[in-house]
Amino acid sequence: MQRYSGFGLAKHALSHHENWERQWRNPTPKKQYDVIIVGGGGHGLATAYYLAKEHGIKNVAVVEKGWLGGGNTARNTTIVRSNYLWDEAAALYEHAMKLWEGLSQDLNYNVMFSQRGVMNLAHTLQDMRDVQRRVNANRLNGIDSVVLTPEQIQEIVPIMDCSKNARYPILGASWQPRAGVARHDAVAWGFARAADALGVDLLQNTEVTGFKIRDGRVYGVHTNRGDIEAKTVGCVAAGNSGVLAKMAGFRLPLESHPLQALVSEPLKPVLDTVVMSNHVHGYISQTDKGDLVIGAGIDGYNGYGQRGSYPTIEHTLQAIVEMFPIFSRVRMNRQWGGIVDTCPDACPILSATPVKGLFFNCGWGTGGFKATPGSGHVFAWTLAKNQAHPLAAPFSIDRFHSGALVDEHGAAGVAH
Ligand code: FAD
Ligand code: PYC
Repeated sequence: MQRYSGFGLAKHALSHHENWERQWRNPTPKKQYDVIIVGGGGHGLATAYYLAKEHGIKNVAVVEKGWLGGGNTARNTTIVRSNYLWDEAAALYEHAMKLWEGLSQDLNYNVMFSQRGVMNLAHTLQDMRDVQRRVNANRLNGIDSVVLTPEQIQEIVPIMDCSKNARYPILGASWQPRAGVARHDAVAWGFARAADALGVDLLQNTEVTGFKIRDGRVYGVHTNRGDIEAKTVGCVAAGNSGVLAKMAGFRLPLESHPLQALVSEPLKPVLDTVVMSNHVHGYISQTDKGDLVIGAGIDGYNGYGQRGSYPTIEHTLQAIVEMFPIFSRVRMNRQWGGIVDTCPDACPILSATPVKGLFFNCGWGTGGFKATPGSGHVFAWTLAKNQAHPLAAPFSIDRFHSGALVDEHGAAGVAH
């Protein structure tokens, strides 16, 4: 990473952001690559980075219709945890967690990974049983996870209403101390810069409009900047995955829904952990800048417009204020939405497809940010070897034929 002296920093602060060094090149698309990645979000960029770094495959293009990291990567509430119920999912998310723990050093870019702990609240007896079951399963998988009593919760979050008089009293929680948050755009930029330095071409404003398919095999993509050839294509397009699958001539078991979030005006530090409640549909953390980051449940309808609706905002803020009466007069600064691709078992798809050479990495729904480095790592392996990485194998689309689903609705961050 470029280091500036105090003078250098002051010079840049006063330069109105002019003359800053480019973090990556702006290349003209080549006619042909070894691998094309469709989608320049965190997962696509991570895939390209690990292809170049770990497999020596550097003739790679990341084709992004907008700007790098402008999809769900830039729109999420950045909660990172690995406390999933089933062995297959826990192994994948814990693989990601281990990569997060060394990511800033690996990329030589500060992704601001802050392991401040994540708390998943329980408000009913069934919630409590689910929490206990999940914590036990996590511990059997070597994942740091504990059950907290309301007294312990109150000690960690003194400003939360843990009284018995609340509409949905807090009966306990699961707690993962190694979990936390990271800086979303820094994650995209860190992977982008490192991939570019290894020779990957990052093609922004380049939209894939179709696939070149002959005799059941992919030969490249059609884009608004012309055709680009490659015998291996990996689609990592989140909420647009169903649209891309349709272009390739098959369907995926995905639904695209809006998911929204809000940030408040900045406050002094009052909350130094992440609190999530699936039951009342709200989760909250405080950024280093002081803003409260608040997330909601998904909007029930399908759509591709990146915005959410007022009823969901009202429902979420009602839940947050009930849990944190101290925030009742805090003003919200901004609201936005992303489009999440949800799978019937709340698990991702990392898979070959009916078209030879064409792979999909999608279905992360409301919870893929936490998987970013792990997803890229195992998907790069899968593309490089034309064979599912052992951690990716349970997440093939074959599971929707065989019935071997991995039901993670309970551990998914947002009920859907
Ligand atoms: P994206 O970042 O969406 O990248 C996909 C890219 O593909 C986009 O940039 C898009 O422009 C591009 N693309 C699409 N179609 C084409 C095309 N035809 N041609 C070229 N490019 C194309 N996850 C968590 O783990 N923790 C959270 O706290 C969390 N909170 C969330 C809160 C909200 C409000 C939202 C919306 C999501 C949240 N998520 C969370 C989910 C998480 O954001 C996603 O699972 C994750 O970011 C997906 O990353 P990605 O790289 O696959 O997708
Ligand atoms: O997966 O932890 C999660 C999450 C939190 C908010 C949205 N997703």
